[in-house]
Amino acid sequence: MKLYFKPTSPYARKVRVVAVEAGLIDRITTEEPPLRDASTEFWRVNPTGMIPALMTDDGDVVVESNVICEYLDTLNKGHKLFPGQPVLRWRALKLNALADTVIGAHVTRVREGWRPEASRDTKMIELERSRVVSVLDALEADEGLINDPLNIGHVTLGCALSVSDRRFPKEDWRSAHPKLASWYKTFNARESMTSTYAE
Ligand SMILES: N[C@@H](CCC(=O)N[C@@H](CS)C(=O)NCC(=O)O)C(=O)O
Repeated sequence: MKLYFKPTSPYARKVRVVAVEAGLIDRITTEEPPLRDASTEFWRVNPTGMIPALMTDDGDVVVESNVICEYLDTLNKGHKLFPGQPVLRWRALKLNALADTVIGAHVTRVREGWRPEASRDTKMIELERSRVVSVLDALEADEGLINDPLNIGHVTLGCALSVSDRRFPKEDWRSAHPKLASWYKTFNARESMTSTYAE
């Protein structure tokens, strides 16, 4: 299999973490395609032009991080990250959606921050910051979700909190969210996280 990715993409990191957790990392080669250029070969391979994308051993191209993660989990012979049991599955998908929202909010904040100061949408930046805090507050209040058996939601949450630390190091999310902070400390020490971290 071949993974099209960028080392710093949180969406691609989700896939790499799942690949390590599922024992599949050695079956995956990688390529860093040029982005945001519709004339490149990558857009012929993957019509969305976005990473992550996975070319399977059958030559199929799977796009979108959650779909790629679920595809890899079908090859996973160990502990499944997309639970089959309906209640656990629903809870895993709920956690995943909440954590994906944090990644999306951070991505918007980072992109907006790249614009010249005069044309930055400060209201949007503040709204997305509030969205991150709101989701972290909800996860802190419902600690059951983070204490569920390891699932795709934990992978996405770990990648999201890593973006918090890397992109917004001055924002102390830990003080107001001690249970999340404690969970993340343990999760972030997993080999799947340490081996996929990129500055
Ligand atoms: N929802 C998508 C988001 C993927 C995404 O936003 N990828 C970014 C890099 S982090 C990208 O490929 N950007 C290139 C572009 O917008 O053309 C997923 O989960 O895979």
